[in-house]
Amino acid sequence: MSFTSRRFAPHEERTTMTTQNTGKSGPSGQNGQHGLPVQRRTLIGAAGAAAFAASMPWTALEAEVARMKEEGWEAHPCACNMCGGYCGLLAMHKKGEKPSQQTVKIMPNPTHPQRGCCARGASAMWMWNHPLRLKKPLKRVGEKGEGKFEEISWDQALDEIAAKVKAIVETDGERAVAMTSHNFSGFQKWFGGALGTPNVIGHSSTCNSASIMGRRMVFGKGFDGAGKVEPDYARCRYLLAVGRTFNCAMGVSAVVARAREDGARVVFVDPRQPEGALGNCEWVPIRPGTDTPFLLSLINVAMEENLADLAFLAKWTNAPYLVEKASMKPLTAAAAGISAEASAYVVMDKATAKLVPMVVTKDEKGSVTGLKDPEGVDPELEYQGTVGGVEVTTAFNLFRELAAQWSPEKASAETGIPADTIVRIAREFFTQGGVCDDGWYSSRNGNDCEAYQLMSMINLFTGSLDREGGFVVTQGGGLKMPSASASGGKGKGPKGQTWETTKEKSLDKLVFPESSGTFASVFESVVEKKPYQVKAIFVTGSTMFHREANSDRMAKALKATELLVVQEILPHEVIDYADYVLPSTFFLEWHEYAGVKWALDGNVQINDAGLNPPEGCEARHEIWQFCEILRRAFPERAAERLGYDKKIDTVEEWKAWFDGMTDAAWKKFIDGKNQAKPGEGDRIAAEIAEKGWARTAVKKFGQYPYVKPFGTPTGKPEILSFLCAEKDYHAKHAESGHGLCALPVYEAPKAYAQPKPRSDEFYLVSGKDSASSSGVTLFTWPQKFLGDRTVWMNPVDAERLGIETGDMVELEGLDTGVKGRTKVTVTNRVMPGALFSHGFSGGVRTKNLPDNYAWVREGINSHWFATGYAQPVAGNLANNSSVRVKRV
Ligand SMILES: Nc1nc2c(c(=O)[nH]1)N[C@H]1C(S)=C(S)[C@@H](COP(=O)(O)OP(=O)(O)OC[C@H]3O[C@@H](n4cnc5c(=O)[nH]c(N)nc54)[C@H](O)[C@@H]3O)O[C@H]1N2
Ligand SMILES: Nc1nc2c(c(=O)[nH]1)N[C@H]1C(S)=C(S)[C@@H](COP(=O)(O)OP(=O)(O)OC[C@H]3O[C@@H](n4cnc5c(=O)[nH]c(N)nc54)[C@H](O)[C@@H]3O)O[C@H]1N2
Ligand code: SF4
Ligand SMILES: [Mo]
Repeated sequence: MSFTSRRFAPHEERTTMTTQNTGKSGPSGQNGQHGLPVQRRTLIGAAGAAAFAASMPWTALEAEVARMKEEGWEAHPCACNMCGGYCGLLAMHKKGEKPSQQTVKIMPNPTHPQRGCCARGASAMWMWNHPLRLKKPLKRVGEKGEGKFEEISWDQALDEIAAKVKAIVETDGERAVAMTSHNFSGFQKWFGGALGTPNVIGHSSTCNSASIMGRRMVFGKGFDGAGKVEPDYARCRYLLAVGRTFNCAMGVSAVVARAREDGARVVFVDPRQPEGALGNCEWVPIRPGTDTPFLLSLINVAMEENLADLAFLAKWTNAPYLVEKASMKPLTAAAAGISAEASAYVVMDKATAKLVPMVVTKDEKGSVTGLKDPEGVDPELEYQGTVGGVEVTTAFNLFRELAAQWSPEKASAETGIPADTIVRIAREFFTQGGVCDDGWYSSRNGNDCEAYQLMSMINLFTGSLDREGGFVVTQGGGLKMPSASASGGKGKGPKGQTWETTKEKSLDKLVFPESSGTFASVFESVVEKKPYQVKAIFVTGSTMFHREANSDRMAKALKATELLVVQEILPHEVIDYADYVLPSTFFLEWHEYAGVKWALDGNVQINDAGLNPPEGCEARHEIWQFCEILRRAFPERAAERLGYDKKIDTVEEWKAWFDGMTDAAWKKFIDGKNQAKPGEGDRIAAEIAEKGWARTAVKKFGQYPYVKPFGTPTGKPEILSFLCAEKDYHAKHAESGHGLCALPVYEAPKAYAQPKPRSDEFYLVSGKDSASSSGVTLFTWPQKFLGDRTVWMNPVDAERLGIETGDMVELEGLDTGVKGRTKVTVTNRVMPGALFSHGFSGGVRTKNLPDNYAWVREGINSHWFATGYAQPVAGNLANNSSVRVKRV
C-alpha cells in the first residue's frame, strides 16, 4: 500500500472515539461520533486546504481590530514572551491616552501564522502594572531564605555585584560564575560569554532535554531542538500525542483544532486527560513511565501485520546497516576489509550479495554533508553473518527482536492499556496516515529518552518523512540579530568581535555527556564543591522552585551560594534566597525583530508593543544590567568584546545604543533580501509595517533525507543510534544501573519508588493547562480564579480511601518523606493509581506576600516530593514522583 493512499484513506471508514467527562463512565469511555464535517480538502485540494488552515484570517477578530482602529485604537504588533513562544499579539493602544489596563488591550494578531491565542498572553497587561511588580533594586538584609530586603539605587547594586564578581573571578576563575534562565540564555551570554565562564546552563533538564536526546538519537545534531522537526499539524490525518497536550498554545493548538475540523483524528496517551482531549478525540490513559513498551508494541504489531514501510526503512534509514551483534557498534568498511573510506558504514547488497560501503561526504568537523549510496544498491534488511570473524547483524534485526518482546498482551500488563486498544491504535496509525508528535516537555520518570527516541522513530516506519501531512523538517526564518556567544574556545560579540575563551566544558556536560542544560549539577558543585565550587549564580527569569525537582536540595544550594543575583519582575520564591534582586523589563517593553518559532514556513516578525515600565518602576533591560556589571568589573572585556565602552545611564541612551544595533541588523537583513531578489526586502519590510510579520521562506517538502542529510553519523534517520553505540553510553554507565542504550530498551522508572497498586500510594504527575498554569502568571488574578491548585484523583481511588472533592489531604513523598497539603478534585480525567497536579499553580512559599495574595500559597508544588533524579547520560530530571496520601 502506498503512503499516499494510506494517508488519505477515506474517513468514513474510521471510527472516532470520544472521551467524556461525565463522572460516571470509566476513564476511556467510548462514544461513537458520526457526521464528520464535509471535507473542505476535497473541494480545494490538500495543499490549498492546509495553507488555508495555517493562514486563515480570523474574520471576527479582524473585524474587531478594524472596528477598534476606527474608534481610535492603534495596533502595535508584538511577539509574546509570556512563555517564550513568541506568538503574534497586537497591543492595541487607545490613541493619546496614558497606558493602563483600560487603554492598552492585548489581542491575538489575527493574521499571524502563530496566533497568540492563549490566556497567558492575554494576561500580559496584568503583569505590566502588577501591584507586586519589582520596582527598585533590592539588597538582602536578613538571612538567606528569609526574604528581607532594602531598596538600593542601581549604581549601588551594580557596583556591589561587580565587585563581588571580580573578587570571585580573581580567586576562583570565571567558571565559578554560573547562570540559568528559562528563555533568556541569549541575554545571559552577553555577560557569561563575554566574561568567559563555560557555565551558562539553561533549564532544559526540567523541560525538554529527554525529547532533545530522543531526536538527537534519531535525527542527529541540528535536528534535536523542539520545533525543528514536527508533525505537519495542519495537514496530518491522524496525530498521536504521547504525553503532549497542545495546551502549550504556540499557535499549534489553533492549527491542530483546524485539522480536527477537517477530520483529522487526535489520540492523547497520558495518565490524565488534557483539555485537548475533551471533544471528539481519544484519550488513552497510560501508567506513568511506560510509554516505551506502548510504542514498541505499536511497531511490533505493525511489523507482524506487515503495515510498516520496509522499503523506506531499507533505503532511507540505517535499518539495513550492519553492526556487531554483541556490542551494537557499527561495522565499518575498514573492519569489513572492503575498499572505501575506512569509516564508511556497510550494508549487504541484495542484488550482488556483496558487502558495500554507504559512503558519505563530510565537512571539516566530521558532520555529514551528503549521502553517496552506491548506485543501484538494494540493502538487505535481515542479513546476519560473520565478517572478519565477528558476528554481525542489521540494525533492523536488533530493533525487531526488541520490539518482538512487546506483544500487545505484555505491553498491556506494563502500561495498563488494554491489548486490543494497542492493536487497534497500531492498525489505525499505520493505515490512516499516522504521525506521532516528537514531544516537548519530557522530564518525568528518568527513563524518558527511550520513549522520546521511539516517538520520533515510529514516524520512520510509516515512511512519511518530510512529506505533506507527515513528519517534517520546519523551514526557519533566516533572521540573525546582534548577539554575544561563546563556545569551543571562541567568543563572538554583537558586531562580529571575536576573542579566545575557555575550551572547558560546562559543569553539566562534565557529569552528563549529552546534557542540554542540567543546572542541578551546579547545586551539587555549590554544596559538594565537586568537581569545583561555583560561588556566584545569576538567575534571569526563572521561578526555579516551580522548575526544578527536589525543592529541599535546591534551597540548600541556594543558601550556600556566596552571591545569588536574580533578575525578575515579580517576587517569586527564589528571590527570598537572593543577595541582590534586579527589577527587569519584559517583552511589552522591548524593541526586537525575531523569527516565528512554531510555524512550518519561515517567517519574521517585529516585537514592539510601544510600552515603557509603568510609572514608579525603575525596571531596566537585562542586557543593560549585564553590560554595566561587566563594565564595572572588567571594563576592557565590556569594551573589546561587546563594544560597550562607556557608562550608559538613561533609558534613552540605552535604547539609542541597543535598539540602534537591532535596527541596523534589520536593515542589513532587508538589504540582503533585496539584493538576492529585487523588491523582496521591500515586500518584507512593508508587510512587517502593515501586519507585524512576513513570510520569508515557504516550506519545501521532500528534502530530508532525500536531498539533504540529517545530523546523524549516517546522515540518515536511525533506528539504532550510532551516536550512542559509538560512544558506548550503555557500557560506560552500566555501573550507575541506567545508561543509554543505542536501542530504546525499556527499564521501569528508577527515579522514584513504584507505588503499590490499589493502596494509599500513588504516582504524582504534572503538566500544564491552557488557561493558567505558568510561572509567569502565578501571581495574576486570572490565575486566582482559573487556576486549579488541587490534585486530581480517580473516583475508584477516592472511594477506596473515603475521599471526596474538596477534602484536604496530606501527601508524603515515598522517597523524600517531604509532606504537603492540598485539596482534592475527584475526577475521571486522571487514571486510577495516579494523581495529577498542575505545575505552576500553587504552593508558592515566598515570604514577600501581602495578605490579598495569600492564595498563591494554596496547593502544592509537586517538586517538594520529587527526588531530583537525573538520567546519567542526557541529564534530564524526573519531575514525577510517588506519594502516600491521607485525608486530614
Ligand atoms: N499553559 C501553559 N502552556 C505552556 C507552558 C506553561 O507553563 N503553561 N509552558 C510551555 C513550555 S515551557 C513547554 S515545554 C510546553 C510543554 O507542552 P507539552 O509538551 O504539551 O507538555 P505539558 O502540557 O506539560 O503536558 C505534559 C503531559 O504529560 C503527562 N505525563 C506526565 N507523566 C507522563 C508519562 O509518564 N507518560 C505520559 N504519556 N504522559 C505523562 C501529564 O499528565 C501532562 O498532561 O508548554 C508550553 N506552554
Ligand atoms: N511540576 C512541574 N514542573 C515543571 C513543569 C511541569 O509541567 N510540572 N514544566 C517544566 C518546564 S517544561 C519548564 S520550561 C520549566 C519552566 O520553569 P521556569 O523557568 O520557572 O519558567 P516560567 O514559568 O517561564 O517562569 C518565568 C519566570 O520569569 C519571570 N519573567 C517573565 N518575563 C520576564 C522577563 O522578561 N525578564 C525577567 N528577568 N523575568 C521574567 C516570571 O516572573 C517567572 O518567574 O519548568 C519545568 N518544571
Ligand atoms: S503560547 Fe501563550 S504565553 Fe506562550 S507565547 Fe504564545 S500566547 Fe504567549
Ligand atoms: Mo518547557
